[in-house]
Amino acid sequence: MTARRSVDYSLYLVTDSTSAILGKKDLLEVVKAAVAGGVTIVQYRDKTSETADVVQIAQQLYEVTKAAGVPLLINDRVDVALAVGCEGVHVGQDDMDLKTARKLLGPDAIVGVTANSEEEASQAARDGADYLGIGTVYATPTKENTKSIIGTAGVQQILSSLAKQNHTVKTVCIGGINHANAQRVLYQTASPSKQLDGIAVVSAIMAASDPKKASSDLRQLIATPPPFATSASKPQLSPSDLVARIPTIIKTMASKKPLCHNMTNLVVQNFAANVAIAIGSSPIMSNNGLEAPDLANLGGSLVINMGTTTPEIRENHLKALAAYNAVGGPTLLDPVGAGATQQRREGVKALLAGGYFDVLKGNEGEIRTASGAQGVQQRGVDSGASQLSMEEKIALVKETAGRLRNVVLMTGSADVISDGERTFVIENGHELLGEITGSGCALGTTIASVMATWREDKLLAAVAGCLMYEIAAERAAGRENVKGPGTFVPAFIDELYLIRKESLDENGQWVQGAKVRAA
Ligand code: 3NM
Repeated sequence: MTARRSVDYSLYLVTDSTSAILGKKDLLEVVKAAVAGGVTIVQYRDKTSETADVVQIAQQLYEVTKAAGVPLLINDRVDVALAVGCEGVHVGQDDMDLKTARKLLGPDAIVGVTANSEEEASQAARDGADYLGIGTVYATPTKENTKSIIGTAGVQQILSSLAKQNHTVKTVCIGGINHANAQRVLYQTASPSKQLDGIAVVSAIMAASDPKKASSDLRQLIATPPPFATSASKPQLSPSDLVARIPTIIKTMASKKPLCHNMTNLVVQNFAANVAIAIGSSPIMSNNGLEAPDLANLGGSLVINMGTTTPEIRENHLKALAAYNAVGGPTLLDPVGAGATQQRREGVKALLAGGYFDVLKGNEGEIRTASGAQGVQQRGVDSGASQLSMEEKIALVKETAGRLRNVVLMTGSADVISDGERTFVIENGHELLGEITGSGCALGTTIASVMATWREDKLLAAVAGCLMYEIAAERAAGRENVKGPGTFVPAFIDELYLIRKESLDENGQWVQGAKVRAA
């Protein structure tokens, strides 16, 4: 019997005997294959069979798991665990309570509990649960009557609250976890103080045609950080240190001429492509998700811009996002008009749940919507009157970046940018940027272009992109022949081009105009 305290929870298989999941396969054979493939713990979950059958199947499963040194738990049925003599049980909130289960099974048994909220998690930890099954992360056809979908943000919140109370209980998450999202879920749920000990899956293994391979592939994924992850500790930088590094970052981008793949709206395609060329990157404007895997392999970055949305575009966005995430290609989301319509509110939610974005960039209304605020009503793509003080903006940007483990940029007359640890306010730019179409969208293109060649510290890359863009706007607006928006656009493209040239010539004077402060 595996010692209760030394259990490896990293790949936790929950079985399912229904034909919808198992198909025509034999449960015992699937579990044998999964154990051979490397699952580290098994829970026998059977909501439909008669008790006599459940006991018999559990006995057979126990022979398989015991031989492999993998613990077997029974879902809900303390009586079955006792009959079989296996390692323990998993109880849901509506099943037998944890303390009674512990009393019946004794001190050596493993008892795990389902937790959907901070309160349920704390209570179970206080009552001595060995581990928590935290969920439901994503909606799943495997279990339709789940309480609430908490996403990676909900899991992270529960982990933080456990850490604050010094609970060392082990944790796995469950609900819709599969090969495509396992690494990201482990990455994005981690709080600075506590991270998951593993993932629990049903269909990703039980419904797989080759459960052994499905298990060993998942083990491999769990053991490696996602391709887009960067080293955890970033240097703290004063605003002047930060600004001093910018010209080199722009020079690197301009000399490498990275590909910048834009899935962007109809309005700005031409302007964004011209901006990309001016700053020294190589734009490709493709909204076809099917060609994203080929493009992702070319070493560039991806911009997903939600403007001029269409019914079929979300699938294309998700395909492209998966392709770039798979190779660690930098990604930026511009949730244009996120708070304007139901389609866009759903779109931003689906995109943030469906993949990893290195940078989330938007105006106040967009960032508030993306961060989960209810009732934000944007009039079209404009942010509308500001609802937040500068302190509130800083707090929201910092908190959202910490939660998503990425960089969040809220644009406005002062831009607020954070990676959750380091937060800056940038006060460059010019009001003429607000008088032309697509200036926000082309800023996304600029930042993504810089990120393509500066991957280790994406906050630095994003600040570099902002400063190049906004200082170019100031220089353009200051030209004598610029009389308004019409003359501003060509002057702006010229200034972007000139800043690129100056940076390539190692003339970083242009950055002296940066107005950056720490927040
Ligand atoms: N419990 P799949 S979700 C058994 O939220 C179970 O507590 C859940 O199945 C919870 O890995 C779930 O196929 C089913 O999405 C998970």
